[in-house]
Amino acid sequence: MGATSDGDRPWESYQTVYTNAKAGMDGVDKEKVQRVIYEMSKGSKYFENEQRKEAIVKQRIERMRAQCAKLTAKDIAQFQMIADKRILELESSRDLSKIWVHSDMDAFYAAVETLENPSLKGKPLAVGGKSMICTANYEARKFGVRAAMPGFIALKLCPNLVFVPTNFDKYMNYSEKTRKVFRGYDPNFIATSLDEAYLNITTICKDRCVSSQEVAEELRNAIYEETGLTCSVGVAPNRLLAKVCSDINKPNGQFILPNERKAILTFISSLPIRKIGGIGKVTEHILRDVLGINTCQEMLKKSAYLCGLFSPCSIDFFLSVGLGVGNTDTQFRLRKSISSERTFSSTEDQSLIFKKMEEIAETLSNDMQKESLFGRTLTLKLKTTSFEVKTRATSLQKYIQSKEDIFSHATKLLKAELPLSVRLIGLRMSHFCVGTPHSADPMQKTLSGFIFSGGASSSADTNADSLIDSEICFSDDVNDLPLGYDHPEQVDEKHLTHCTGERNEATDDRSVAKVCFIYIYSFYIEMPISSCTQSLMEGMDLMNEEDKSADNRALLSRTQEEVVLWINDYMCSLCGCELPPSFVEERQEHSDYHLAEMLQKESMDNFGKPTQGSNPVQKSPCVGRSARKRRNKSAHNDGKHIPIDCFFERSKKVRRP
Ligand code: DCP
Ligand code: MG
Repeated sequence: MGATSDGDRPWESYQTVYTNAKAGMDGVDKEKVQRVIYEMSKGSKYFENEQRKEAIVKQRIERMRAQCAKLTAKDIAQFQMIADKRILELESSRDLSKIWVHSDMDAFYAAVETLENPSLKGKPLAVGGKSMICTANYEARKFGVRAAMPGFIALKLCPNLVFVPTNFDKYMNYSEKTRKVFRGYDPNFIATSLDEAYLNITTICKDRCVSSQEVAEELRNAIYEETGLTCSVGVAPNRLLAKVCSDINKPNGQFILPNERKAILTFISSLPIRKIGGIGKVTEHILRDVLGINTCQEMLKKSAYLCGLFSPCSIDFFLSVGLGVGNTDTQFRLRKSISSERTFSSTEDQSLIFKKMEEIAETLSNDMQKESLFGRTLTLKLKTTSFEVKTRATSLQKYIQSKEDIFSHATKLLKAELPLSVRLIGLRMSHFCVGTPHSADPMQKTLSGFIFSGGASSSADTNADSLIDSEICFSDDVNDLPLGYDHPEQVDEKHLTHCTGERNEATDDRSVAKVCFIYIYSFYIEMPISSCTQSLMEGMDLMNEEDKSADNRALLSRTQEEVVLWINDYMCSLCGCELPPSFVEERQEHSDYHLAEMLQKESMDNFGKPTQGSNPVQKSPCVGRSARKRRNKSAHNDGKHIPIDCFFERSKKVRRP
């Protein structure tokens, strides 16, 4: 933020969500808006919180710069090879056969209010209240007023601003009308919020021999006929680009990006990264300040560095953005979590806080029942009076769904935080099993999980809560969004957040793990152990340090999941098995398998017995449930399988006779 370091114009570097332009704000006097927002927020709790978050991001930027500076020419060459390979793969996955439409209603809540009360027409309008507004019409946007801005600031920017309170029943009613129209164009359309949807119009264009331009126009007219409201649409070969396109000619407009590679690359070449759903303020800041990336195309120019700094998921996302490739299938991403939250006036009244939480648990449970979901990771989100967002998570021994179970576990999390003055409570469930919870014990530990959670000495503590401080996560943009808000910037969280559970005390077993990881790593990069990168050794050494900062945890996470086996981002070099980065659990399992194999080998060798199944190529670990079953079966049959806790007992005997 640099509020004090910018001399007499400190507002120039005060960037909040309010200063980011939305559609209809192109002609706004940005400096004036920034100054008003700065002056009105200065000294407030919100301001202090923004400063705190900004300081964290700055620290992260510094660390990432240092990480970059440490990369040798050889490192960069290696990362470039990895990046080039991945770019080729992504390029070959480019699908130009589909036509996607993204439809987005114009100033939705405000337009509904105006439709029902025509006297509001032409006046600058905000839906919401003095504390927060949900949206503003295009007249108000000319003054810099926008969604998520406190109403009192909006009023300062636009003294004639008219406020209308929200009425969700109305918005849902109009949303349902738009969905009726969408169904006529694509019965499998994907609604991502009340006013946004993706439609695959490939078939309709083909069957009716009409252009996507004509269908887009027709769709917009049909929406208007049905609702009396206008929308804007974007047409592109994939959803990522269609969403960007729908914003270009807002309001009441459309933009068509042809299904041609050249046109896409031209479009992408100058597109600012912030236009992409999934790239929020923090990500933009980091990519710009660490790597000098401003446009989507620059992702490709800096691909080696991206590979050196980010997780496989993030790298894939960034490179896809650089190429303009995106999802084209109708199946939308699987739900990863479900949540509910409430904002209220700040309170420290504990009985009120628990009452709110009970209501939230009930809503969450009902929503889970509707989707037949059972989850085993529960996250509590609290926004304090000073706008600090805390999240606390626990992994449970069984899958839960009932209000009582959710409330009981949430209560334990909450009690540990009280007393506290809060203004928002949210609950999120994740790690699902759909339908009846299966018999598999969700708490059965993975090998690396076992090692990193404290080894054999803590193996009984399978219910240890993991603490996650969201404010130290990579993306803080998401902290300002409701837990369940289906906003594209949630992708930020998905792609960029590296949170791991807090470590328990280091044990001697960690040294076993450390040796094994380094062994695998050296094998992997075909280098002697002594030549393993310093950063890896440092990452491992963090296990023995007191410092439990998020970055250290993040580094551990990276070390475990990315460096050890997946440095080339898709293929296991130990056995050649190929697994895309999105197969997170399968990768973990695969990694565990090799690690177990090595530990067992070491154990056998130390016992002076012949090593069995030590050739990973011959005994390639398969992935997936059936493979797991097969593996378990053979392990039982041949008696080679050593339960992990027993293994550590044996390992200890070897090391400390
Ligand atoms: N909304 C909200 N809080 C936000 C953003 C949006 O409650 N921070 C609500 C109000 C909006 C609706 O969601 O009317 C749709 O969000 P959009 O981002 O699509 O914004 P609008 O439809 O209002 O405007 P645009 O014309 O830019 O799409
Ligand atoms: Mg909209």
